Amino acid sequence: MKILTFSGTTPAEALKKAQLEVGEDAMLIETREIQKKSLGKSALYEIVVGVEEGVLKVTPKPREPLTQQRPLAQKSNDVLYNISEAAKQISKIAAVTDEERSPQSVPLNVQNDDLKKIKNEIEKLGDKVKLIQNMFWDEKAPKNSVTIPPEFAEIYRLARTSGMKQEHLDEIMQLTLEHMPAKMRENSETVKRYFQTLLRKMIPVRIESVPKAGSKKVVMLVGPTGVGKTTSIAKLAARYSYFLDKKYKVGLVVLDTYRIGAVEQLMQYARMMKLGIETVVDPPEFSNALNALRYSDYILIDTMGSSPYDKGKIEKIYECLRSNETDYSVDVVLVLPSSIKFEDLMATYENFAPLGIDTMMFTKLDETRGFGNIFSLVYETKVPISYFSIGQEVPEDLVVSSSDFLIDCLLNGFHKGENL
Ligand SMILES: Nc1nc2c(ncn2[C@@H]2O[C@H](COP(=O)(O)OP(=O)(O)O)[C@@H](O)[C@H]2O)c(=O)[nH]1
Ligand SMILES: [Mg+2]
Repeated sequence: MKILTFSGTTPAEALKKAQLEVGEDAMLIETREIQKKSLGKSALYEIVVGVEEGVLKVTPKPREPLTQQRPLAQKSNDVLYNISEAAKQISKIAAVTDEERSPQSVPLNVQNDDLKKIKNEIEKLGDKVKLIQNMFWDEKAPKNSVTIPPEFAEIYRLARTSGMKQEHLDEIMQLTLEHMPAKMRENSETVKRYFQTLLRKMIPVRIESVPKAGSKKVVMLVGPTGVGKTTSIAKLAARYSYFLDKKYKVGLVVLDTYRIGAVEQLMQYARMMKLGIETVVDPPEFSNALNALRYSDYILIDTMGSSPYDKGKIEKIYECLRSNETDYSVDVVLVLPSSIKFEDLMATYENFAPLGIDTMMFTKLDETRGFGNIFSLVYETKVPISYFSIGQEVPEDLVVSSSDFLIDCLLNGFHKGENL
């Protein structure tokens, strides 16, 4: 297929040129606004058409300069649309005859309105094609759930492939369909923006706060083995003691109630950052450890890994919390890997829930593609997110939670250093 580009001061004018040159068999691939109309300058539109070799009506003119004719890269899978159909539709919307298409004979305000209508119509056609493409992706999806209007198809597919629970997705779709202002339903871009705003509002987030003068924050990280608790403690310790407006004093506690001696990793971080560290083997020692670190603004407590189904180990942590005789309340953060599916996240959450989870931290975002599992867990449990861990590097791979960040990852993917 040969790809040709035509330009004109209106899309209709460019189309007319294309028709004259290549006849009715060409496919319209893309319409672009190259230059906006401004004082002393008319607008410039460019359309890209594809013609099967040998179908050209007349021999093409010698190549136009590069600025006028930009061959497209391999785009043949893109939306192809019969040019004469497009031309008819555009003329119908614009309500102009062939003779009237010249921009000089149409008053300015009429031209602008018409252009807007044409643009809208082209976007709608694009959305319809997107719907069809998305239906190929999963034929059954729209039948099983709410009926998806064309302009919602793309966002529906994105959310669905993210690992979000189907029930949540349907609920949100329904809400969007009911409440979205008609003006915003114009095309998939405005729908995406609305959907993004709605999702953001559904994510509870714990805003990071610093200890008030004279008080302290005591934070305990719990969760399955290998999720990144110890690494995260090191990142948090570095953040609080070096990277906030004020340099806070940080002390560490490690619960080694199973005497597995896995405290060396945290000891090393403590030595590097010159932080006080206490080890607790028996739950009654817990209060002593907190008291020994009373000079700190932050006390961070690491717990030895408990497999999600090992109730015994979780009970040991519970005993420590129960034996706390100090005035400090302990903020329990459940650390979960973002790489497991919603059902597994939920099962792990339920195992740790008896500890009284205050916030959740999601790790290994760099090893994940979909983020709908996180969304669904937080949406269902209503437990706010406090931090994300986005890699192995201490201290930099830590992100203070924000709903913007999570939803951006969900809809656009995680790209280190680029998300909101
Ligand atoms: N890719 C990646 N690896 C991580 C992340 N957080 C921790 N890790 C790695 O996961 C492994 C287990 O971490 P660790 O902190 O010892 O887990 P713990 O058993 O929960 O204390 C280590 O190799 C860490 O470097 C993360 O956000 N992304
Ligand atoms: Mg550990």
